Amino acid sequence: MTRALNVLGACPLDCPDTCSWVVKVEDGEAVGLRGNRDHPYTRGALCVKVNRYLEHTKAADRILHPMRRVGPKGSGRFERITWDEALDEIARRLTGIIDEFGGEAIWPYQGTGTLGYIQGESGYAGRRLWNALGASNHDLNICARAGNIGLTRTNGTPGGMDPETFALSKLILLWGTNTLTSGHHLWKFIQEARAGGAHVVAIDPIRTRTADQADEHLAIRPGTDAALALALMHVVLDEGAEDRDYLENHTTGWDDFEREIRKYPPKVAAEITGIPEKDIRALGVRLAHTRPTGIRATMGIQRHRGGGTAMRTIACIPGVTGDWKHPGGGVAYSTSGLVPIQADTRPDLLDGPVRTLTMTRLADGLEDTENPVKCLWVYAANPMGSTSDQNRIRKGLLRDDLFTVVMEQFPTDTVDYADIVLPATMQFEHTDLHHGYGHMYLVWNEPAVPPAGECLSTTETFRRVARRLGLTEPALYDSDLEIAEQLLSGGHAALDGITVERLRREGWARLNYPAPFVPFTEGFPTASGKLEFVPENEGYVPPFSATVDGPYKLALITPAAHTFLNTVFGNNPELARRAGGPKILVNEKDAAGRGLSDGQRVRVFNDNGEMIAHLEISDRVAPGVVATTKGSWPKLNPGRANVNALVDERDADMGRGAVYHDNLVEIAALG
Ligand SMILES: Nc1nc2c(c(=O)[nH]1)N[C@H]1C(S)=C(S)[C@@H](COP(=O)(O)OP(=O)(O)OC[C@H]3O[C@@H](n4cnc5c(=O)[nH]c(N)nc54)[C@H](O)[C@@H]3O)O[C@H]1N2
Ligand SMILES: Nc1nc2c(c(=O)[nH]1)N[C@H]1C(S)=C(S)[C@@H](COP(=O)(O)OP(=O)(O)OC[C@H]3O[C@@H](n4cnc5c(=O)[nH]c(N)nc54)[C@H](O)[C@@H]3O)O[C@H]1N2
Ligand code: SF4
Ligand SMILES: [Mo]
Repeated sequence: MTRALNVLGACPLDCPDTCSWVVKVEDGEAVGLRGNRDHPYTRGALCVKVNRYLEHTKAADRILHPMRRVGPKGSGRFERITWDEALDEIARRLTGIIDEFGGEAIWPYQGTGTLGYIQGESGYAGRRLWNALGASNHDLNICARAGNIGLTRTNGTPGGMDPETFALSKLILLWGTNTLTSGHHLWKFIQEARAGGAHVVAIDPIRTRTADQADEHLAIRPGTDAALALALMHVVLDEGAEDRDYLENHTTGWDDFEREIRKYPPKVAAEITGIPEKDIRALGVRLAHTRPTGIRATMGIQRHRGGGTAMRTIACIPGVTGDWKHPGGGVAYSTSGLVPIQADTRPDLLDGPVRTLTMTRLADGLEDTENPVKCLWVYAANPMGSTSDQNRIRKGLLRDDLFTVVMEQFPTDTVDYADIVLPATMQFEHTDLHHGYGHMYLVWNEPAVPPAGECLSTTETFRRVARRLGLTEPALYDSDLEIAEQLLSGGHAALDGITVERLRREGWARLNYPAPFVPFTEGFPTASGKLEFVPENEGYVPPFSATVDGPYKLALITPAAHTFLNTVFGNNPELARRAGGPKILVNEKDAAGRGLSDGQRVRVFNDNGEMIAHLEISDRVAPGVVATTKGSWPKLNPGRANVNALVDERDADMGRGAVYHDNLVEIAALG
């Protein structure tokens, strides 16, 4: 007799939608996966990628046992070893490194492969062990940091609108966000708003599939959003539509900020942004007279030199229009700031202060000779595919004196440089607790099946490493359910009544905020308690691409790919086939100027390196702008490189955020 059951889980991937899913298990094997129909945000649908997650868990190339490198670094040649052998070698090498160089010589390089609180990024999984060892801190700033800081300067938090309230908006700006690719569940709420008469505008240098579906698309020059935001506010003032009551009672710094706005009439912004003056004015007039206006601005905008400033400036708009007073008004970047769960990383386990190493600066970090990194411990990350300046990272990973451990599910490019590879469980096989950064729910992940092969979860791996190192601190041995209890025990009203037991039974729970949720009704979490207009420095920071006059003339942007999630699924045959290999979108004018034709294989290059791609002549990008996507695996591409071979290791204006969409390249026919 077949024994079937449905197990509730959560999609672990770095996506705002954090879907609740149902795994169908028969005789101990996962045989089906679907979106949870009962979840108000998932509404029964996963996505084109995760519809293949079940198949991915059973893929032939999955790493199922520990391995030790036998070929040169980078060769990807390994032998199978036992967990005992792996742990012995790790304990021996770590002890040697700590004795000779101190704990700070260890870089725990954690990524966003899973966002779970127990196994992944949100909870800074593993940090208890790293603290006990005195390892360097890891600043996980690769994704959203510049925007987080920018928004916090204005609002005191990166949190804002409940995305579900977009259903109530009358004007929706999809600003630097490709909703239908990078978090499509929001679209249902946008459709609801449209049914109520809302006008939808996409502001994006690329005419994305989202822009195709919008009522209007403004093809902004990359990195110039702050100028557009200022000009839109300028028109609101021209129209006399600023909310005087809101300005007076809920904001500070208005006089200075108004002077800044006055510097950017639509004519000036048109020159900076490349958007026709009349279009800026028309949108400004619409903004002036449409309440509520909801702005969905996600991470695309802030992967630029002036990205933090751009987000800070966009966040000022509802301060001028008073949109925060209305459900469906305001800005939605991330809901993470509304989740009152503190990562339980036990800083008390540290002996003293340790240095912080910055995720976006891996190449630099590996080059440091003064205070060298001797152990790089990579988990849930694929820096060879995802981090800036691929060629310099490769050089760092080739260092003979670097001991590299990679905990992985698949043989990524990064794995090829590991000394020891540890097999990692996938989401069906471990316990976790998640929140969505694009919704207001906690989602529980109950393990549905036993670990494949000899795979271990993040927490279990670290418990075993701690044991092998002879560490006696009890906190290092807490079980996953104990950690879950600790995470939920903060005593915040938004968590009232949300227990591990309830989550395990029901699969998800909405945080205790009213619905519809209107943030900041009790004031802003800033020093003044008000929205703070701060025109510190300049109101607009021009992009790198506009300030450098060198041999490279094309501004490159590299956003999310439709069929991959960062580099996850880059090795899935069907999803890779649909992606069709690296492609570069080029406007006809730029192609003609270089004697290039549609479909041709080209080199895209700059001083950092090169990528081989198919050229697609397209009016989806304006002259001067070229676009490709992130996520392909370098070693599966011709020339063994992806777009990050072209991306500078350079800082955005806030939080050392990465500048993925702010680089200059040239394109030439392939030799
Ligand atoms: N399918 C899929 N979904 C994903 C991901 C994925 O890889 N694939 N990645 C996930 C992750 S990690 C994240 S952080 C989010 C990221 O998702 P998003 O926040 O959407 O970020 P990006 O994809 O980087 O860029 C979004 C849009 O911003 C545009 N853009 C670039 N520069 C500028 C600019 O200067 N101004 C304006 N106005 N627009 C600009 C890009 O052309 C792109 O269409 O998505 C998540 N969802
Ligand atoms: N060109 C360009 N590059 C970008 C971006 C861009 O816009 N353009 N966006 C950036 C952004 S937003 C982000 S967030 C980063 C992401 O960069 P990373 O954080 O490095 O994420 P991934 O490249 O997806 O690699 C995650 C790896 O974790 C593994 N993994 C998944 N789950 C688990 C698990 O439970 N345990 C373990 N041990 N491993 C697991 C997966 O197999 C995968 O290989 O990429 C950045 N890179
Ligand atoms: S990647 Fe996003 S949309 Fe797809 S299943 Fe996961 S959370 Fe849902
Ligand atoms: Mo991200």
